[in-house]
Amino acid sequence: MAGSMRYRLRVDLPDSQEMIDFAVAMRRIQGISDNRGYNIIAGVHGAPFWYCWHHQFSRRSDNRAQLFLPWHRAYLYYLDLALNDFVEEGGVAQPWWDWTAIREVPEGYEATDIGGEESPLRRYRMNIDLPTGDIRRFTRRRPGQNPAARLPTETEVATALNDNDWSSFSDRVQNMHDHVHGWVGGDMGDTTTAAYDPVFYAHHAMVDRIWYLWQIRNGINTITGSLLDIVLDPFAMTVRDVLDTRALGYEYADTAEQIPPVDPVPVG
Ligand SMILES: [Cu+2]
Repeated sequence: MAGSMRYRLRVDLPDSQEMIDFAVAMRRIQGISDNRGYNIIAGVHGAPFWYCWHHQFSRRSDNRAQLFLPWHRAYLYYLDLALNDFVEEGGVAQPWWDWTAIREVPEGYEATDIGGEESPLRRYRMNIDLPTGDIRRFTRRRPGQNPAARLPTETEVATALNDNDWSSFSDRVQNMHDHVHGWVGGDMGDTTTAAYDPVFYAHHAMVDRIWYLWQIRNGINTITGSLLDIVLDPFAMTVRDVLDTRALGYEYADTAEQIPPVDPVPVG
């Protein structure tokens, strides 16, 4: 896909062409069991492989580093690569769920059918081998049922965007992110299984978009310098490699019609 840019758009209704195209690619990767398959990709985050970074912590590292945003950007990028392995032309882009505007699980992720076939976005049948007991069942959600969790507001996002300190900005976004996981509940509320629920990626695309918007204001490489050369296991990328979304082949746009002008931004 060299030379082409994918635009991640707002989650749309289940009958929109972009959701239908996205569903086609998701259905394909859910149907394969190798490294490009959904089950393996989902397993990289929580069970059984546990590479994710949250609150300066990963089970896979002795380092205590603020890698929440960079690691999840690399993670979504790998999903992008898998999705696009099966698409002929133009490419397919992940949608983002703006939970400040859509105060429920988006219709595109709740519909039972998309494009005349069973939706791959509503739930996924997990296939996880664990010493403590295998997990083989469909993912579940319990939206709005956790009294301790709520969907963050536009004001909270604006406050985070106004915080020009990388570290406290990252903490603010992560705290909002935690609430969304808890609010969706069910498997999304548990790191073990969260990434098997397809709505995980729409939520994390929103999180990644907030970082993208922050970078437009504060500079692309405004990040704690000691982090830059850390490798984001298990991906063959460093933090530096994920700073510029354009280098990863994508940007965020509001709608299919409005695409922001592309100005080259120097990466240092
Ligand atoms: Cu998350």
